[in-house]
Amino acid sequence: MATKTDVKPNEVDIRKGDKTYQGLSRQQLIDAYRVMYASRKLDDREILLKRQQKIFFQISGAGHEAIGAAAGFVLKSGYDWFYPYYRDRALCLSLGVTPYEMLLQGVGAADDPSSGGRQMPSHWGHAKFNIVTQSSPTGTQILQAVGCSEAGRYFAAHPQAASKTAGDYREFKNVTFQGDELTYVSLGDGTTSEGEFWEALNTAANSKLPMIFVVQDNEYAISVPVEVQTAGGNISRLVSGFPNFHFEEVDGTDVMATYAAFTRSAAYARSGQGPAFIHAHVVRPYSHSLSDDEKLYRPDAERQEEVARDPITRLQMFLIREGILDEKGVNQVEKQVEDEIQEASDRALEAAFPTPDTVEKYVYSPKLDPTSVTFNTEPVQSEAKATARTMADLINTTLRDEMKRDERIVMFGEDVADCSREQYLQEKLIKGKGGVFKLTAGLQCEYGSDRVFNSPLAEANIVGRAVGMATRGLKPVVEIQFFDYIWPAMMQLRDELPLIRWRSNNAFSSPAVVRVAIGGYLTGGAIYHSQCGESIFTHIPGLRVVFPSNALDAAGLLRTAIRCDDPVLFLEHKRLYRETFGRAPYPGPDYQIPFGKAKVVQPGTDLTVITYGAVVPRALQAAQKLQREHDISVELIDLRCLNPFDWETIAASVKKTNRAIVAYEDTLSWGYGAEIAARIADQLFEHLDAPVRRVAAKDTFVAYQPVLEDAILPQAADLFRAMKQLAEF
Ligand SMILES: Cc1ncc(C[n+]2csc(CCOP(=O)(O)OP(=O)(O)O)c2C)c(N)n1
Ligand SMILES: [Mg+2]
Repeated sequence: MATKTDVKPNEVDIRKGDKTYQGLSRQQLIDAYRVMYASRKLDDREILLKRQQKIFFQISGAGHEAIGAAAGFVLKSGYDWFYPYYRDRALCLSLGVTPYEMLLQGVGAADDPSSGGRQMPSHWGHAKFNIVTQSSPTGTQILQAVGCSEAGRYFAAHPQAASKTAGDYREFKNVTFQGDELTYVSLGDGTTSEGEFWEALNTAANSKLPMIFVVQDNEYAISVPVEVQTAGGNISRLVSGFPNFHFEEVDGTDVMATYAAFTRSAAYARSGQGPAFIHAHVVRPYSHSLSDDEKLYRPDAERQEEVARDPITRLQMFLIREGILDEKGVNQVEKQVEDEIQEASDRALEAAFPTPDTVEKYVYSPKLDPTSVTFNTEPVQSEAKATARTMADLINTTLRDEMKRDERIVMFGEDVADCSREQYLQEKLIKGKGGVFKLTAGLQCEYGSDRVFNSPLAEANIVGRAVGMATRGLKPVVEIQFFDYIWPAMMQLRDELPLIRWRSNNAFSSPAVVRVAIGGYLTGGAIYHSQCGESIFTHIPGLRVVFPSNALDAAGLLRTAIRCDDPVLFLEHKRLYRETFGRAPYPGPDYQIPFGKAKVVQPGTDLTVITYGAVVPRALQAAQKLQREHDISVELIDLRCLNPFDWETIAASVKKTNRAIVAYEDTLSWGYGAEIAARIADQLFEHLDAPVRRVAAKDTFVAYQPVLEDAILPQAADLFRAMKQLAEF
């Protein structure tokens, strides 16, 4: 929408001269009124359309409009970065999103620039204006905004990293950055109760990030009042101890006061002193959404009290009182807005819908297919003497070589740095750690502390920031120390990382790599250092899941994970890190393995065993014994990659052997093997001479006492027994 109006202020009283109002000119106040009024009228139009069943959801920005109008004068569209929340309609109008575009999302049109009909209205996103795709989970945007801000700072320090490079994900990722850009992120008062909010403030403060946090406090989260959410009822008081912040607490229904707060905040944050926090008190004149009826929990008197603080009427009265506009002028502005919305609404209702054949588009990168031959390279012996090295060693070397090749790679997680207190390294007082399993050892020393660093002990912090960084074009390769502790990051892993591309209709993408130490067989690993659970993640569309069983595969697949254009969960089995099984010489700095290609570990004719990870060496041992003792020939398939997986190799093998076992380390029921077994039963039924069997862990947790651990996890003896039985079936 035109953010400026051609309606001019009344003749200035000569005595008032060029008077401004906390920095806003008379013309700007009229422009603010236009944006705020348009925002409210768009909400009203959507409410009407919803009642007519022409759109399917509505959530308003009513009462919050002055914040967006004020921010729009201070922040720079297409220059600064924006992680707004659903009440930021006025902000998005200020940044340049048109009423027509907003209504396209309402009707679910193909041309909706934020999601192509995939997301509810008011889920903002517009690549042209740096408004990053938003979702519904409250609070997930905050850590992503931190990562976005960090990426801006990183590119300013490493400008050459931003250049386009052919041959990997960088070819498809335009990077832009400004030396003094800001990242705006907003949320409601209720959302300050989310842990991710506090994790974000912590990192922003500690790293002095150029960000503006805006809490839009309407004193309600649906029906829950602020005093229930926030100890003491005022978030400003609680956050005031964070260092390096500039704080503002302001009447967010007063556009001039809010503008002044934004001006001071932006000046502070742009100067590099640290982040700003604006706590804006607003009102919520409509119910939470059209699905809510606030009369059920707010008495009339309370709602009436708010009317006097409505930002639109306040500004309208102010304009008239100050003689900036007379009633005629106000009517003129309003009429222009109403005409524009009418016209936009008429057009949006005519807009074409997306077609059903597009539903799977953009689950993954449309440009770079990690299953393709591009990622198929042969190992080269780059070392003079071909020494067999461990999986841990080859992962470390692969990370090192990739960091050398691609300056966009950054690594962080718990304990991944060699040493956060750099002077100890400089003074050579210590050797450095580099991960609890030493997988990132030496990388900070080699590539610097802005490329390899420790995170706080907060898994959502790690993944949320990675999502924001990858959205900007960095390649975060982050580490989750133990799979058992991945759960605080689950919201980011389930609802954000794999969805950025699909929900934005390919306007944004976030191809980060999350490395995770997984699995048991540790003798004493117990409940909380032994978990698997890969099927929880293979169940998520948009996320590639890789699970190598040996050093060579780990090197080749990790390189593909880093160079590809999709988010990847890279599962590294702790027991295999330093196992004698599967050691290999380093296959060279360009060795890659395409995703979704299984490896036939041992060919056979009587029975197919499909497995991966630490079960591979156990199954191999059982198969060899079976061959020796009973002359039964097992074809052993190592899937290596779980999403996508290699159905062709499975099918070809089962057609040959007519018998199949799926073996996996995770608990039996609902596990990864269930899907494979179901597919075999479904699609290869006529080739089967026996039922499809599964061998897996007992449906319990992994115990500490080794006798129990052995009984719980599938052992070579269990595999041997199951194979023999099935071969004899
Ligand atoms: C993680 C999560 N939990 C619950 C919800 C359902 N929900 C949507 S909005 C909302 C209230 C948010 O309140 P607040 O942060 O104060 O923002 P407001 O709507 O008042 O502006 C809730 C509970 C959600 N979207 N995400
Ligand atoms: Mg609220």
